Amino acid sequence: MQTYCIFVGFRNFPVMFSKQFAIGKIAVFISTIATLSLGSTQAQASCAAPFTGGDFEGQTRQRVSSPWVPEGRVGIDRGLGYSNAGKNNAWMRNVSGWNGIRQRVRLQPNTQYQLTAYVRTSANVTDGYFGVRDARQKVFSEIKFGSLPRYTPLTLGFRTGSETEYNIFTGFWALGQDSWVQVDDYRLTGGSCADVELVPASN
Ligand SMILES: [Ca+2]
Repeated sequence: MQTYCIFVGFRNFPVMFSKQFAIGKIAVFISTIATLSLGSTQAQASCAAPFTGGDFEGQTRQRVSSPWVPEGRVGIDRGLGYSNAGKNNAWMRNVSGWNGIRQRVRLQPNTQYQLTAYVRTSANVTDGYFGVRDARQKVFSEIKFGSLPRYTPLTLGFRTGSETEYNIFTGFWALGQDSWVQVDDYRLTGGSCADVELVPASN
């Protein structure tokens, strides 16, 4: 007996079906109905990237907590007047080693995204990195930054590969002297509906 199944994704509607053409057509038909029933407003909203906590306003402790993961010596400035906007920002400060934060995100495959964050550093930072790693924490795309006396927006455009799990990160190597980085207002945009249409419906 031939079987087929339909995966109704959050942002698109890839359809898996058997080799039998007729059943494939039925699946596409059902998928089309599902798409139409969503309505244009919901369909647009479903294209937004799944990224939260980029302004750090939801962080309730000095310790970095979910959805962010600490690496090295980092924390949250809460109501100290060091933010780019709102009350809170994240900080990383040390005399040596790697110090940073990361957040795991699920992204659409083969899709263009743009990541932005506001970064400020002490005058002696020379080895900072901002970007995206893959699921195994290997750098996927990044830009290097040095001293940023004022909050400066860093922007990285990247296109995902076939995988869907990535890690947004910012961090720096402290090179033998006290140095620090402050970050705030991450934004991740992309995953447009136009890109969704490029995903083959039958894979
Ligand atoms: Ca903030």
